[in-house]
Amino acid sequence: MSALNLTEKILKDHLVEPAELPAAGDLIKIKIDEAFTQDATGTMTMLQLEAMGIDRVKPLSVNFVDHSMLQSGFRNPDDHEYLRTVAAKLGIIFSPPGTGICHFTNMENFVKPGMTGVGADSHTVNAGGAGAIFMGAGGYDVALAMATGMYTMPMPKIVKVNLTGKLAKNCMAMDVILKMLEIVSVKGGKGIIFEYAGPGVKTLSLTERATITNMGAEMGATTSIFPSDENTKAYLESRGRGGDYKPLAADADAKYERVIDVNLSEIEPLIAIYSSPGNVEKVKDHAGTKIHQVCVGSCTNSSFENIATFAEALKGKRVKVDTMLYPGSRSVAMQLADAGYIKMMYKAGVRIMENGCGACIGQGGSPPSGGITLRTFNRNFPKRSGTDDAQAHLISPLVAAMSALSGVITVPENKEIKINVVPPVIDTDSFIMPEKASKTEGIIRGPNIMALPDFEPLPDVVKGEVLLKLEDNISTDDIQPAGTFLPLRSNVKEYAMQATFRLVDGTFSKRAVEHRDAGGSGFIIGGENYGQGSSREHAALCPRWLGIRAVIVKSFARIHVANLVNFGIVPLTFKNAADYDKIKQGDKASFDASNLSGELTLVINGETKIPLEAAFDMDVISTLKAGGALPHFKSTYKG
Ligand code: MIC
Ligand code: SF4
Repeated sequence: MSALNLTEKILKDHLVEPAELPAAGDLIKIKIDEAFTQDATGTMTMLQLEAMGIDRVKPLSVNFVDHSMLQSGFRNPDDHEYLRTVAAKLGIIFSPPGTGICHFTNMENFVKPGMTGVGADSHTVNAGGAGAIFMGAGGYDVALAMATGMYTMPMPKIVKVNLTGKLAKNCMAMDVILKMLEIVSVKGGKGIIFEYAGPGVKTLSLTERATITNMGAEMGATTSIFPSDENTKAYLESRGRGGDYKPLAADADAKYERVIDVNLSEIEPLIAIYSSPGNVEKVKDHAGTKIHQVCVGSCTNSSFENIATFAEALKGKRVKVDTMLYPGSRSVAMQLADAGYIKMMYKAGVRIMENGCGACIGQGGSPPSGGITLRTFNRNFPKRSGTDDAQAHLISPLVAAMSALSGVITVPENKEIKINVVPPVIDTDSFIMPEKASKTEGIIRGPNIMALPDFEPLPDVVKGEVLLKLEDNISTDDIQPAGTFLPLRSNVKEYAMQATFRLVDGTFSKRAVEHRDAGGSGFIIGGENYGQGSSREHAALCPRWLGIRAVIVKSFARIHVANLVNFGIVPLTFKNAADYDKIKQGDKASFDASNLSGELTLVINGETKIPLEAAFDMDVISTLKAGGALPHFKSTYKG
C-alpha cells in the first residue's frame, strides 16, 4: 500500500463512501465520532434535530453554553434551559454556562487522537492540535451528523507545513499562526487541510498546537492537524486520560499537494492589524502606538500556559489600561488559582471575567469610542468589538501583557518567562451527562424559543431585485452580527429584522421584507471570499427569511456556501469576475432555476445576460429545489 499522510489515514479509517479516497474536490461521506454545538448556534441546531424526528443522537454529542451568558433578561436563560432539557431527551451531554469555551472544554475532556468531529462553530478545528480531524459546520449539518453519525464533505487537498527551528523567547504559538496567515491569506486555505510536521513540532505543547489549528479557521481552511506524539500523551495523562492516547503520524514518504516551510526560529512577534486577521505586520513596526484596552482569552489563547505567561509578565507591576481576562474553562481558572496566578493578576489590576467567549463575541468588554484594543483573539472584523469606530488588533498573550503595562504597543524582551506549572484541575463534574439528567422534566421552551420558519420550494424562475451589492471579504459578522444581538438567535424574525446587514446598510431588512411581501425574490451580489468567518447559519437563515433566493459572488467561503444551500438560497459565482461591474444595486434580476445542472444565466434589467457557475455540488440540487435541507430531509430520510 502506498504511503499515506496523517489526514488520509484518519479519513480512510472513517470512510463510508466511496470505497477509496477520491481526488480532491470529490465528495466523501465519513463516520463522525463527535458532534457538538454551542448556545449561539445550538438552539437552531436542536430545533432542526427535533424536526428530523430523532429519538437519540448517534455519535458522542455535546451542547456547550459559552457564547451568550450575560442573562440580562429572559432570552439567554430560556435558550440555556432549552439546550439543557433537549440534551437530556436526545442523549446529549450538557456543558452549563461557566464550564468553559466549547473548543477548550472539548479538548480537555473529549477529543482523542484519530477522531473525527463536527461542531456548529468555525473554530471546531481547534481539536486538530490533538491529532484529530474536526471541522466547523452549519447547525443543520451538525444536526444531521448527530442524527446519522455521518458527514459529507469534499475531499480536501492536503498541504504539509514543515516546521523547523524553535520559537524565540518573546514569541508564542499565536505568532506562528499569524505567520501562516501572512503566508496563506484569509482565503488561501479554502478546500485545504494543513498538516503540520517536521522537527519543529516537538517544540510545541498540545495547547500551543491547538492555538495554531484553532486560528487555521481564519485562513478559510477545512481544518488543520498535528501528529499525536509524546506531547499529546503528556497532555492527556495530565488530565487523567492517558488511556485515550495513541501515537499518529504521516508515513515517511507521504505525498502532499505542496509544502510550506516555516522556520520557527525566524518568527518575530506579530500583530494582525484591524480589520482583518490577514493584515499581519511586525509588532515592532507599531511599537509606541497608544492603546486603550487589552483583552486576553478566547478559544485561541486561553490555556493555562498562555494565561500563566501573561500573569508572570505582569508580576509585581500594574497595568496602565483596562485589561480583561477570560479564562478558557473552569478547569483553567482553578489551575490558575492553584498556581497563585489569579491573585497575581488581581494585584496587577486585571479584571477577571467569566470563563467563556465574552468580549471575543462582543458580549461586553467593548472598547471606548475611537479606541484601540489589543486582543489575543482570532477575529478583528469591523464592529465585532461592539464599538463601531474602535480598532482591534490581534496579538499574543505576551505582547498583550507588555502593552498593558506600558499603555502602548510593546515588543516583549527576548528573555525566558518561567511559569509555575501545577497539575490541572479536572472538572468533569460540571457536565450533565444524559444518563444522570432528569427524565421527567421534558423539553422546556420559554418564550424565546420560536418555531422554525417553513420555507417554500424554489420557483422555476427566480425573479426580483438586486437588494445589495457588496465588496470582497464580507464576513458573517457583516451579514448577521452577533454581540448584543446574540439573545435573538432563537427568534429568526426578530434577528432578521433587527440585525441582517445592519452594519453595512441599515435599510436592508425593511427593504427586503417589502420586496418579499410584494412577491419578489431578493438577490445579493458580492466579491471574493463572501461569507468568511463564523459558521453561523443565521447568516443564511435570516436572509432567506427576508426573501433572498440567490447570492451571486466572485467566490465563497466554505461553510457559508453549505449554509446557503441548507436554507434554499442558490449560491452562484460569476463565470467572468469582471461581470460583477455590470450590476448595480436596485437592478431588476431574473434567473432560470428550472435546470440547475445546465447553463446558468443571470438576466439584468431584462437585457444584460451574465453567465454564472454553480457554487453548489450537483447532488444538492434536490435540496435547493425543495427549498432547503430540512424539507428535503423530511421527504427523503428513511431512518
Ligand atoms: C465566532 O467566533 O464568530 C462564533 C460566534 O464563535 C461563531 C459561531 C456563531 O456565530 O455562533 C463561529 O466562529 O462559528
Ligand atoms: Fe467563542 Fe470567540 Fe472562540 Fe468564537 S472565536 S468560539 S466567540 S472564543
